[in-house]
Amino acid sequence: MLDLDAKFPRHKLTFGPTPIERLARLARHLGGGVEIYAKREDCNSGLAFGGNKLRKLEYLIPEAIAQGCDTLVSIGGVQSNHTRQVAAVAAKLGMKCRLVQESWVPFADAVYDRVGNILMSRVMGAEVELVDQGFDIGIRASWERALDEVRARGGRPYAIPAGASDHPLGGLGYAGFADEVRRQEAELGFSFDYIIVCSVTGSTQAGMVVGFAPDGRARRVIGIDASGTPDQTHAQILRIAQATAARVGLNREIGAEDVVLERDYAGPRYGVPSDATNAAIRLCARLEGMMTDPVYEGKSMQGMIDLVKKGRFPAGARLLYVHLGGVPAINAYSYLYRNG
Ligand code: 5PA
Repeated sequence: MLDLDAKFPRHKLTFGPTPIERLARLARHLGGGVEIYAKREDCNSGLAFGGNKLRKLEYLIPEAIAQGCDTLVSIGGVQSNHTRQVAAVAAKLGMKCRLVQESWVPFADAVYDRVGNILMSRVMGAEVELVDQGFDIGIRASWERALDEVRARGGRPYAIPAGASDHPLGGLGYAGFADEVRRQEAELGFSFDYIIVCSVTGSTQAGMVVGFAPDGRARRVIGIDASGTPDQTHAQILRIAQATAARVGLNREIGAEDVVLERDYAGPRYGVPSDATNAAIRLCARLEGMMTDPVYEGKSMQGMIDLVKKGRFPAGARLLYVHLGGVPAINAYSYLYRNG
């Protein structure tokens, strides 16, 4: 156990430990060779539908409060789940919220910038700026400009990078997640052999790599790239994992081979689902009633299904598919799913 709660302040934004649910019909459909479970991070909070960013933000918010900040400033694509969760947290804390939404996806739906995540961010009172820049998980000039603007107006911004990832505290949430899973494993009476997770900006997987390292499972965390720029995502996961390991006092080095990132499922590009992604979304929805989205979890679901079919996991293996949220964005793809 890393026992993070003894070492780092945490501002509770989530309900508590998220449920683990067996996906028996999906596993049977895939031949019954492995057991599949889902950890429902998509049901983790009452803050505007929740998701993985809330678990990360629980460790950033104490710093924002301690520094006397009054405005949360962040960035993402037009249908960013992250910025929607930042908007919800700002509302809950009585802070202002300034969001930069870049054109990360070449979208087709007429209402793409009106529904789903961005709709909720606007309703929650965030100041939303649309910026015509393409996909990039790095630090962006548009975000730095937004920070300057808030300062120029006399506000005190708290800077949250894309996905709350490239931040000194960004990896803590999912390092703590591993302790939570271990406690649940003790109750279940078994442990998971593989953890499947979608990766883009990297701190979710980075935290897990650190969190599962103490019991030798760092390489059992199977990242499924949804960025379409896997070299950059892999490098960012590794960098955040190494920084997080140092911060939590992990007594073991994290190397490039500890970051397992599958690269075959992000296509045709970030934010655009392939036919195989859509087939996975429909299969999971129809067998389990569990919704996934075309940007993130649909791709990790596709990846898990394909890896099971290819025999990547030994017979009897127990897989934990981590559902990180993201379903609100499916509303921005209404044309694609007009017939289901
Ligand atoms: C996101 C991210 P990381 O960015 O931590 O790798 O997580 C990937 C991920 N699943 C997986 C869902 C539902 C996500 O929202 N979303 C970003 C966003 O702006 O919403 C950071 C890209």
